[in-house]
Amino acid sequence: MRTRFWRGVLVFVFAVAATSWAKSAFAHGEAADEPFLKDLTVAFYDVHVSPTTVKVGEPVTVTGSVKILPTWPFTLDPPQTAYINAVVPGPVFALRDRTINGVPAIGSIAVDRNGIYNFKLVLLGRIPGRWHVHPGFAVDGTGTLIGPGQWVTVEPSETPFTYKVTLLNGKTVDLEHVGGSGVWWWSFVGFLVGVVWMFYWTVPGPWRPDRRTVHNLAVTAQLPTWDQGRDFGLVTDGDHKASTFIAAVTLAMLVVGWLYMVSAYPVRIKQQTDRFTPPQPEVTEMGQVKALGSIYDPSTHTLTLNLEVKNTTSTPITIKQFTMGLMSFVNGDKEALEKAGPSDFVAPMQVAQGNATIAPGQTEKVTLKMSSEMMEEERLIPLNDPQEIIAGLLFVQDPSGNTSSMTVRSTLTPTEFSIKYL
Ligand SMILES: [Cu+2]
Repeated sequence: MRTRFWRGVLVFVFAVAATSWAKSAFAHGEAADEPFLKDLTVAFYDVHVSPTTVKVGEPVTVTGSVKILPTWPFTLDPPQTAYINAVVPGPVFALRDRTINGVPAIGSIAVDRNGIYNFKLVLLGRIPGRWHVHPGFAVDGTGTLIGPGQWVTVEPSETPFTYKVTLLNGKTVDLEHVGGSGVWWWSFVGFLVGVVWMFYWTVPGPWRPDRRTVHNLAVTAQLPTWDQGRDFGLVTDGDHKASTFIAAVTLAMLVVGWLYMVSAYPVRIKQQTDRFTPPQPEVTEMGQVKALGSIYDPSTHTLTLNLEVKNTTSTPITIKQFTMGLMSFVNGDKEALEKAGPSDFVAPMQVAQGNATIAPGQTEKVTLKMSSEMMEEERLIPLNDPQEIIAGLLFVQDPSGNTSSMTVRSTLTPTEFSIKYL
């Protein structure tokens, strides 16, 4: 009795703790990816999601850029095929349009290291609710790498959601419903055939009162796999007839399905694949960067990055931004921070030592300091990993506003604190 009481108390304490400790649902599984999978693979920048409140059926546009870094980890398959999509909780939006580097992209694209992909996705609000919308870069063999997310509210509308498309024969159909009942009933009939098969072999009944196959494991286990056990009455001639009948019904279903398709939809085209290599945007090189090491201090959530930056242009350049995985750190005012992307994934950056502006031809040693708890929450920093390395993009700007990015790959020196306590 007493143990039961204490067990009850324990369950209660755990239940209360679990519910009160749960922070507001913010990280949506992306934190599960290890730091090397975030930093060394790609960098997302200039991501914008607008508007952030729509009604069912109205469009939300997701724009941004993702670059495959040359530091792509050797432990992963090389990036060759990728797919850009919105990562949302289920089919709460419908994708209407997607362009990559200005070209309509229906399916996957061919990609490579150093590739830059400026994407634009137009989504239609489908199910009312408040949803976190992330751009995602799904790489074949690696998985989906997630960009910065933004909350979007889809409000109910008086008119139900529709997705109209015009067919080759001029007819308009609503993709939200077209063929829905056919898919449902046809799957259900297939399910019934499966149920009959399962019951026939497992449940004793008038069709076979002494159903022995699965009930006689002692016998079945003694037989070699090729032996049907006819001598022991395991599989009988009647069983063979019944199985042949069920197989015939399945084949007949397929034939009926094909005949129905041919007569109901005389005009058909094959399922289409359109995989291409997006044209690359022109990039201007403005400098060179050499990493001189970095330190992350978990007690202040501060990343200190030491760099040597060389200006290779004939005008001054200014260090503006460092983007690591899905986070951007910005050297600028409030407006510049807002412009850099969804606010939860943007934090300020300070040029703590050296000049942010570098004269033409000059080399400057700079120390960048960035603080944000998100670096740990999103697991961007390898605190106790076999590769204490970070990578990202350093953005510089010339006086006319042109920007250029350089890849930074730096070793990360762990602090005593992180080794001892994390
Ligand atoms: Cu999210």
